[in-house]
Amino acid sequence: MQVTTIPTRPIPGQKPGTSGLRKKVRVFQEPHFLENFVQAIFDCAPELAGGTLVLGGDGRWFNERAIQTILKMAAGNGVGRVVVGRNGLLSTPAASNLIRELKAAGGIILSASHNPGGPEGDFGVKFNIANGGPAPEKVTEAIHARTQGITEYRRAEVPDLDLATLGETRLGELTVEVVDPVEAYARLMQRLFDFDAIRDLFRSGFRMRFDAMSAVTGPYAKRILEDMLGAPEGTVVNATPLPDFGGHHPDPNLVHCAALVALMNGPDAPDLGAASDGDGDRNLIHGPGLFVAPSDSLALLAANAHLAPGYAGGLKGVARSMPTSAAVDRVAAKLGIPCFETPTGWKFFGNLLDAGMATLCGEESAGTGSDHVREKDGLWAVLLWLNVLAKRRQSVPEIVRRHWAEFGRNYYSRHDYEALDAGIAQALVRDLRAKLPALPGRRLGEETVTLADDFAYRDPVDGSFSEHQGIRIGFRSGARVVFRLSGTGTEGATLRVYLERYEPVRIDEDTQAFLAPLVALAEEVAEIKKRTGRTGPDVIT
Ligand code: G16
Repeated sequence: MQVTTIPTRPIPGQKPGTSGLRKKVRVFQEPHFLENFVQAIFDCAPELAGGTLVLGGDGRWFNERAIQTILKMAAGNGVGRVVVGRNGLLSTPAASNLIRELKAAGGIILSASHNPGGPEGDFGVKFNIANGGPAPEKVTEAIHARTQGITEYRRAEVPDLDLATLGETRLGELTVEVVDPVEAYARLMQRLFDFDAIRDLFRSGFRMRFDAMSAVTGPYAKRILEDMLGAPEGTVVNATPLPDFGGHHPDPNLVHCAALVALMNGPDAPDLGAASDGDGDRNLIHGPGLFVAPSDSLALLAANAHLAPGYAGGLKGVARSMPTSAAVDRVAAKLGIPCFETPTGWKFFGNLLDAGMATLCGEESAGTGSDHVREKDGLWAVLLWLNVLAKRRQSVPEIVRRHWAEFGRNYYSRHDYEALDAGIAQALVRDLRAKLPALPGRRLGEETVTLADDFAYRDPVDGSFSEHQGIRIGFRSGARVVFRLSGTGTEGATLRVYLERYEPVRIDEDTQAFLAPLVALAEEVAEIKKRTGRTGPDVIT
């Protein structure tokens, strides 16, 4: 096998964001762009030489081409074994599971998550470490630094591999194994959940729709929900992964799941509506006439997880990202377990999960997961909901309302201003940061500011410190507004405004109306409309 060393030069803009490196497909297709970044991963992860690498992606445009390139580079960099999903497909949680089950040295996951695909869409590369989770900041920073000094990359001159056929192939010293992407993951789900109880639920006439959004979860949901759990054929819709997601935006929220949301609010709504995103780590849960906000879903799952065999022993702790609502904090307090508040990004949960300090984690951005893998997991969340529904035999709205009646309700919404001019967005955040010291004690509308800071986090396990993780303005009433720039977009900047207000008794208010005074405060303090020229947010969730 001939290995070629190809000279290259640093390419600017290879700094990983909240979750790996995300760029337009055409940027990844530019000469050396993908190769430089992948070589930087190999250079920063010497454990991959002679070790096992898990490789797969969500099937979006450029997925297979990138896999063929990475296989040649893995061979050129002395990787011992690559385990790749058939046709290059692996959902993000399934990849995390394989890394753990195979005791691999790491994994490369190709996805831009919920971002659109196709030739004009987005692509992404993420490196996961041996615990199955996204590389922590110190590793992503090292990879970025390496891309800035790179002079060459190595590639074996071997033909493309047949990714459609299961089995092993040798590429010189490297063994490549093409595996069924679903099998190991399905076995894991079987261990965690009461499949018999869920089967009985479906047998009793329970109806569900799962929208796989033409993305990677289709084959997983079909196999598990329809083949193993007996949900009627057709329960899973948009089940075939397409390179452009059928032209849709595979983001499981109220805007992009319009058809499912309309069904769930219509006269013939099934008992449960669910969806997941491009790479299968996010989820949407919708009952008849009631959307379950991700922060509420996290709290509800924490309160009910013991109904599933995998969590029957109770939870060691829970963790949520800072902008996620404090609904889960109330559950943790009742259970007498710790609740950790981390920066946005699943990578921040890894240490807590590894150290056995948290069992369940979640984020407002439609991600929930547990210590079964080191990624959030869309289908897992849906199965846990099904397990809870099978045991409680109450409807989704009933379970949610009983929860609010017991704990009170954290009214919550996120307003996104997308594709803003990056300079304007950065100036807005900079000026807001400058105002913070003067805010405590000040009255804004009906509220008095009690907290104004830029969230920083010291990891309780390894002591690493992360700053500038979002501006928090908290009020005496317990309400709060958080401002952050997204770290996953590929066009300009996206400003996220997170709004939260707790109400112990009145649990049936309209969320947007209830939060309207906070929206006005956010405008007053950050001047979003004035500075951006926008009349309102692009997406409200
Ligand atoms: C990623 C991260 C999540 C984060 C989300 C949104 O999810 O893994 O932890 O909450 O992005 O991040 P941001 O607000 O910076 O856009 P995914 O599903 O895109 O991989």
